[in-house]
Amino acid sequence: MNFYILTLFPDMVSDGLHTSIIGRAVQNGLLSIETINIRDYTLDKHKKVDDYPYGGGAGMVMQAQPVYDAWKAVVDRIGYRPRTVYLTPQGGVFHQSQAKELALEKDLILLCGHYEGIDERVLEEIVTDYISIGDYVLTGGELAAMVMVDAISRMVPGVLTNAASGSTESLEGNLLEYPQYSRPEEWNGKKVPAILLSGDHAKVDAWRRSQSIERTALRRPDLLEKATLSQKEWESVKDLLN
Ligand code: 6GU
Repeated sequence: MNFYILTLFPDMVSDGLHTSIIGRAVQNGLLSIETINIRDYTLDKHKKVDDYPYGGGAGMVMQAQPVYDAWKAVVDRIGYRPRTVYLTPQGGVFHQSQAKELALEKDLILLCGHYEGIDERVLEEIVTDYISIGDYVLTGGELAAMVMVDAISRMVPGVLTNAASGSTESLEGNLLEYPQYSRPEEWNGKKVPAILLSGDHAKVDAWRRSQSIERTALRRPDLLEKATLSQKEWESVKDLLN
């Protein structure tokens, strides 16, 4: 899968995403992550990319021309208009199901804004998806783009090795992960739950399932409402809700 990230801060995005698991997937050729510096496309002789908002108000607005030309350079190269995401707190909140869906695309353009936003006319022209990563405001779209690339990439077949995989099923089933333990058996006076040392896989699975349900009820009751539980499981967890 190919990501094209349109940004005024290409190094920030590129450095962060050529590291760790995503960096390895790039090395292996499973992904490409290209940053495009919007400033390279300005026709302004002082390399300006922003200007005052019409109608007044605080801050600056990114101008349409450099954004459009940066986007068009990608489109001309790949030969079609791919899905183009604008990272903005005005978008719908990004969800695991969207990460999975977007991982099916061959190419994806991510547009990072700065200042008070981008001229609406170019957004109307190029953006297919408006996406936020949560209800708080960042100084720019770069961190949000990095979050999206990471979450989408790990859904691309081959990006996760066995060691790193497995931890998406629970969220997809609207349950949180069960707690994990590793050596030693006792640390700081705390023992690993005995059932995990029993070697009884059926019991371990049942314990983990009940831990997932209990944890979701306590930490994310909003998620639990969307989960599929048996009658017996609902009975066991209802005291934890409300
Ligand atoms: Cl995508 N951009 C900005 N600037 N702030 C955000 C965001 C995006 N998502 C949450 N806050």
